[in-house]
Amino acid sequence: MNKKLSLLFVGLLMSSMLLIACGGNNNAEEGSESNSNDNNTGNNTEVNEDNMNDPEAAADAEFTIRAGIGLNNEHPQYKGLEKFKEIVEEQTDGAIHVETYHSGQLGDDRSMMEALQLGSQEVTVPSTAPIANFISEFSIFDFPFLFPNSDVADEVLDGEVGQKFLDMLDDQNLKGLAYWENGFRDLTNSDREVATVEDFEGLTIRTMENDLHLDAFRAMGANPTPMAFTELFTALQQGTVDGQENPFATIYLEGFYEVQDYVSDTHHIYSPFVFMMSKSFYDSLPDDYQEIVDSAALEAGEYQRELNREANDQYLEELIEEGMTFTEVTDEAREEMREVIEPVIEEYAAQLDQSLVDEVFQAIEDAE
Ligand code: KDG
Repeated sequence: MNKKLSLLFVGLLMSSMLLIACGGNNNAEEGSESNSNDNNTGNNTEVNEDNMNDPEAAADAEFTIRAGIGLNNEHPQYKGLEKFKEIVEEQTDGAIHVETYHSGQLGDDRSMMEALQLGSQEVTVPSTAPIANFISEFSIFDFPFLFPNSDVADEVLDGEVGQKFLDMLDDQNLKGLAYWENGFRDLTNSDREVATVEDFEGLTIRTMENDLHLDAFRAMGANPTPMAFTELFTALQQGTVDGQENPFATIYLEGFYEVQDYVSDTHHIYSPFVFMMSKSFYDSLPDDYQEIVDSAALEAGEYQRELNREANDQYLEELIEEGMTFTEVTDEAREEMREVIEPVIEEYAAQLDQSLVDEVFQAIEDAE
């Protein structure tokens, strides 16, 4: 090939790469359908146009918040984002415009947190598990069987201890504004009924990207694989893993019953969500707008927790109706699981500041 021809070829290649890159970005900004859950049930991937990018409202606004989550637009987590949008836009008379994205349209928990740090996204609401990759202290909240019930979780998280953890996010250029709720995690798989520790033997289970989760499942004899939520449905469908663990709401609303046969109420971990904002963006807001987003994150969180809780039992019923076999896990079996995992908890606790660990345990005891 002569020099001119090869230059032309390189030029064409570069412009088509640029076009592909721009196309992808525009799709996200216009709130196009998620590509992460395309194999999922049809009703779960619909985009609620009302809440997506409205170019006129965005043009009139002083500030735009792009808020993204991993779960789909049927989930209470997304309803919470819609509530946040409603409050903020109303109270600022549209000076802050909120765009809401679901189903990993803007990325998974980790990449969205990184985008917040870089200032290329403003809000995300990850589980605490991936936050531990940024701030190891957050692994405390993922100690299996830590919170006995959601009332205790609320009291601890919404109190002084919870605030202490939110403040730790500052150093990561993240602003923690509130705790929302993912919920008690339960196990599904396509291989067998799971009622006791022994039943975990050899099961390949997708976990969140968190070392403590991996070690806890290893301790129970399972074969855990960390994976972003955006890849999970396909992994279950293709049999890359036998199972996964998530609250009933997620199992039902993400259509996992289509590719999983067994569900057990292991309730092994209570997962909080953390509503967070890019700190540099938060700092750029005038004081009165900061107050509005602070209280909107809390108010939307209360609403989100309520929705999450009121439908939880209903979701289990729906899973059974969809044909899943439900296995009830007894308190004794849960206690046995806790005992098997205890050395893992001790190992992780030993790596953290002892007084902080004590403080969390004390706050739980006080709230009980
Ligand atoms: O929007 C939150 C999700 O991205 C994720 O945190 C959900 O629990 C979850 C999981 O298993 O990844």
